[in-house]
Amino acid sequence: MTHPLITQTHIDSFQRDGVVLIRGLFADHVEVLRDGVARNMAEPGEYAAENLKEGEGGRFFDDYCNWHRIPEFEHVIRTSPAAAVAADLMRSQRVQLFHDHVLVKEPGTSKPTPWHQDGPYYFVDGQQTVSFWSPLDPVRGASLRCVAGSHLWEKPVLPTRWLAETSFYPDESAYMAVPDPDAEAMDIREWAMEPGDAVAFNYMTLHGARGNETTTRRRAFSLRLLGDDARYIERPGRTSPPFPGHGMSAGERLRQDWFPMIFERETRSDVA
Ligand SMILES: O=C(O)CCC(=O)C(=O)O
Repeated sequence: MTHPLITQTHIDSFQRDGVVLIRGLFADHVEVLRDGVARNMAEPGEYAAENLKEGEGGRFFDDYCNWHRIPEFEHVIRTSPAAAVAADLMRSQRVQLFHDHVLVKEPGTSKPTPWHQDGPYYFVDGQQTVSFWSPLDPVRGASLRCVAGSHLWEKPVLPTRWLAETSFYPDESAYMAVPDPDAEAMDIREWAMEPGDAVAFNYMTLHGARGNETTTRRRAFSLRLLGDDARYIERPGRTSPPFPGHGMSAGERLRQDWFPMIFERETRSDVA
């Protein structure tokens, strides 16, 4: 039985394309998430960043790893259908929390979010991964854009710093150059979305977003979850997020005191 919010078609699309739209995933939690974003912006964490250069219009704020100090985020993570839907999409028995991420583009922010895969920034190896990107305002042009099938590319895409535009790790030859999916006529998936809808995408799916040229805010909450096969992997430098002092070794499951298990499929005790 899949979660009532999705069908087998969603699961097949997610597995095949690395991206699928889930209507209404956080629909019952939009107000709480908006409150969480307001609290997060009023009390930014140590990783909060402003992503515009001097002279660029608008504001592009982001911050991550705040669920343990922003009760609104923890409440949604633990009570929304996201974890159960993630288990179905990833075909996983268990779902572990990696982190939360807030990305706000204020009106008149023309800067696009650069094309990137999240996986190369993370210290996570595994096929069973999912992020849910959910707008908290209606979005038409400024929604997430994902390249279908890119989660299966053989070489990862070079991770770069969004503002400085420099490479994240030393050995650039281990990666493919960041492509231009529009110029290369790739299969880009994007949707007009209502608050609480969510784009589910694999950590290796290439994605980006247009600027917000409208007169309304574009607040987004991204939730990063892990499945059964996710393991810690060493990277050639500081990852993003960095999680200093994590103490994990290559090949280990992520430590559950920092990355709690938030869903476990029920096993039937009456079956021998
Ligand atoms: O909201 C955006 O502009 C980009 C979101 C993103 O890159 C992500 O959620 O991984």
